[in-house]
Amino acid sequence: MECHKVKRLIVVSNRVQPPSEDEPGNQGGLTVALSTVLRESDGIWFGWSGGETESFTGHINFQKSAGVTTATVDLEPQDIHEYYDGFANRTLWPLFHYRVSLAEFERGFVDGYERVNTRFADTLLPLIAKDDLVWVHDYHLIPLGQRLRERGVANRIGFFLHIPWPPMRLMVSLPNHQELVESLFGYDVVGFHTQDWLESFIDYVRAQMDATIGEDNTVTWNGRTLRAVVCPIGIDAQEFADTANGPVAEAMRQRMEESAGGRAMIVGVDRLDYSKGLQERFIGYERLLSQREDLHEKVFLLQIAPPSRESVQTYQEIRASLDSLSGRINGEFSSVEWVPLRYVNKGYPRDVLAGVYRAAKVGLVTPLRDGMNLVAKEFVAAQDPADPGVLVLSNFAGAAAQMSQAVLVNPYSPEEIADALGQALTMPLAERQERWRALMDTVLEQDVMWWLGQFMAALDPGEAQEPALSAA
Ligand code: ADQ
Repeated sequence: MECHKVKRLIVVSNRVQPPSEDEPGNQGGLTVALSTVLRESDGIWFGWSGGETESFTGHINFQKSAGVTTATVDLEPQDIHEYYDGFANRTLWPLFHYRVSLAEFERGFVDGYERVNTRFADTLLPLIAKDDLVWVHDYHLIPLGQRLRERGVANRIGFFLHIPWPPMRLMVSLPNHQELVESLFGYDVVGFHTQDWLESFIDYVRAQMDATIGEDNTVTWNGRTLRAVVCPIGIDAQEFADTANGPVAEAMRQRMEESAGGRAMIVGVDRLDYSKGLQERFIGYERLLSQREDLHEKVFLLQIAPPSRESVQTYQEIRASLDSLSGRINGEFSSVEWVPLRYVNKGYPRDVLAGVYRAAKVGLVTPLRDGMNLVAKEFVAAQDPADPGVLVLSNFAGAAAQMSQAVLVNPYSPEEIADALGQALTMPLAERQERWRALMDTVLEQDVMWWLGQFMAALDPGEAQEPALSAA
């Protein structure tokens, strides 16, 4: 299809994940989707390289990878400590996941966060041309829009939050909450995964800022208007389903089946993060084993959890706690032939992961709080339609709003997790198929390109983005 001329898109995110030329099948849906529009609009993906420099120079490293131009900068060690490890991961991440008691409030972190956002704005400014659309991603960069406005940028600028927005009563525990939320008014569009997160935002601006809420969630404050939109992210569903049918996944599925020795596999796949509810999940599984002796030797839980943010202490603590819980569970229930919990601390390529999902009878996705959760969608997309596994999903994942046909649980309740597992493990084929079909239809329909089209339509309402997007 011939591409219509689209406005150039500039994507800004903390880390830049350029598409890889060598392993096109092994990148996440977000990279694939953003890369498609960046390629078509001849755009730029700007952000931190992940690298360090002794003192910040603002030097931009331009690269082209699989047709996508990336522009990255290195940060100083102090920036990384205060902005990334600090305000982003030790203050905002826990607070926005409702874990106020884990949040660390330090002025130095705020200063570092402001400094990096200002540096990003100064560095990005010369790259922005008149008609460009700018799309900023995630909690690391909330003030960036306002910093750009202060430098005279009049372009359309959008922001998408990949994590939850906390209830107003929690938000106000952040000492600089007002300044932070005010800075969002630098954007024209602010996107959330769910109606819940959007409503918490609206509650805040109404109660704390006396903003005016208009039709279609337009919010006006201090002479500026933004539009808040619900825009749930999806996965590259058809591609993922095809991958799950492909040779690498099939080989992995067979290996898993052999190693399972006829036992039903429950699978969990998460970054090792306290928001993912891993401790509670292990305790729920332990409850199942103590209640259901008939399941002994007949099931096992494979939990794949690669460590993340290891420089942050709470992450070291959760890792230690999971080591000890898994030891306790295996110590109590294992036999010479059976290990009930296989706990693996490493990541796998997507095609291998697809085979693991497909081999599982149950996908156990129980975050305590999650903006969306893509693992739930990947699990569904990877299933065999003739004999699909069952998704057990936390009510508190953004994904639950779209995936009501999963077995939904309260992730804090070991009883509910144990009951849901019992139900999933014995669910008749017809019910599994019926639930799976409904879930798969949504996952396919509201995939990552749909998400992107929705957001782009809000960001640039005057332009029909469809022709370019459908050329993906
Ligand atoms: P995350 O918190 O990272 O994302 P999630 O949405 O589940 O959570 O995405 C994780 C991705 O990493 C998935 O694609 C998954 O396959 C992959 N992954 C996890 N463990 C892996 C392993 N062991 N090996 C290989 N790959 C692994 C944040 C928010 C989410 C939101 C996304 C997108 O916290 O709520 O859904 O952004 O907006």
